[in-house]
Amino acid sequence: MSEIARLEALEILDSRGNPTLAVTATLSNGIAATAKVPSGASTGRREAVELRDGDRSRYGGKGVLKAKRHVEGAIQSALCGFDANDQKGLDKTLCALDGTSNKGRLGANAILGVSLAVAHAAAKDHGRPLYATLVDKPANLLPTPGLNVLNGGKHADSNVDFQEFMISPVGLPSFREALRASAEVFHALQTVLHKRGYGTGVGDEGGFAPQLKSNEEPVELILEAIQKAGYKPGKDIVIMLDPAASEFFDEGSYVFAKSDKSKKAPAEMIALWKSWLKKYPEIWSLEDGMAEDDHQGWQSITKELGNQIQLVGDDNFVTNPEIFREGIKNGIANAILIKLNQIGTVTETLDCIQMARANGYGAVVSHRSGETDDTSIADLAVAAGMGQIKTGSACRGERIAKYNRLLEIERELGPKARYAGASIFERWKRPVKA
Ligand code: 2PG
Ligand code: MG
Repeated sequence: MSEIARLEALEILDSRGNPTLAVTATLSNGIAATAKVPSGASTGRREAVELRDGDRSRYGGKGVLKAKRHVEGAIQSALCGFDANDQKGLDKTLCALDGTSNKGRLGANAILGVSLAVAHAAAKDHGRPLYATLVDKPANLLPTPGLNVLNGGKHADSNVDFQEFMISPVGLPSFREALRASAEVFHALQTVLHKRGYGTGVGDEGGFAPQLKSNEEPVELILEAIQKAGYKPGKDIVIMLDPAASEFFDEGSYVFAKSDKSKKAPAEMIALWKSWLKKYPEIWSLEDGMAEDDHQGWQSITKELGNQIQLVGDDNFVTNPEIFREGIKNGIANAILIKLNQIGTVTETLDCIQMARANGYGAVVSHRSGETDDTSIADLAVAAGMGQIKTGSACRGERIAKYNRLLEIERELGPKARYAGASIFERWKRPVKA
């Protein structure tokens, strides 16, 4: 049995230049591993608490020295000598030590850093990769990626209200080929934008962030880029959207403050999505198409469109098993977005994935818009075996690190590796354009 001997935390920077934590767990046999904690911008209201110092003289109040002290103080004292292989026991102890329902005392950043660093250390101790130790059964399914090639909303300084326009290479035979095709489309999109005189600077997740004429134009530009790169939209490569609707929901209406300043009632918002799905059969997945506080809207869209397309809940479920259970009971969405730091422990994250599987929901493992070079989510996506990941565009080192890790895993699995491709979307059978 390897025990936890030491926990250390370092205040580092994330991809937006904001402080976050790197936590290193050292075991009694000297084996050590580090995990780095991500941070979101378009956060759900009920996410676990990211503890910030609030001291305006450092990083505008965003420092994480309190969280660092919690790791090296209370958490280290409680976990010293704890069996590093008992992830469930460890995460339960962390939750109990915090004592709140939202990890607000010690901070979900402190807790996740420890939970994930110990998971890495235990894997290293066994001489096995993380994807193989996170679950009991063999993991060999490489996820179909969603690459956010055009950024808007809170992730970009542009006039597009919707946050993420992703390409998903469902029709390629392997992860390696899928990533190649995606990078080619990303480059073709750059040419398409150039030709039209649009800017090609990138947003938080590495997608282009031009000033465009409407919220719909990104879809048109991406379809053109897919074709330009030599692929068939709707067959080789499809589109996934995350408008992050909670961000533009105000007093019961959806307000397009960045584009045409129009205002839509929930029923009109659903009508807009319906018209998009009709016009663009290449759209296969819609995440947060309704706002987290618009329960009725969510129920209606699930009733009306849930048999046509994947509807992913992010801000409304916040990777919280209890909240997710409620959502399933209330007929909301048919898939969940999985973000480790929304809930704060490895065990609760795996619980959500298990709950999705048991209830016929899809599960998309996800990065945050503020990231580091940590690649844990690549392993988590393979361990989850649910066949989906979104971790940004084919650009920016902190995004590419995860895709590169998946390439390594694919090589390591050799002939055992399977690529999820279109299989996860089979039950929806989106129409194919002639
Ligand atoms: C999302 C995420 C990740 P953020 O809304 O799905 O793309 O963004 O990390 O800002 O919440
Ligand atoms: Mg989202």
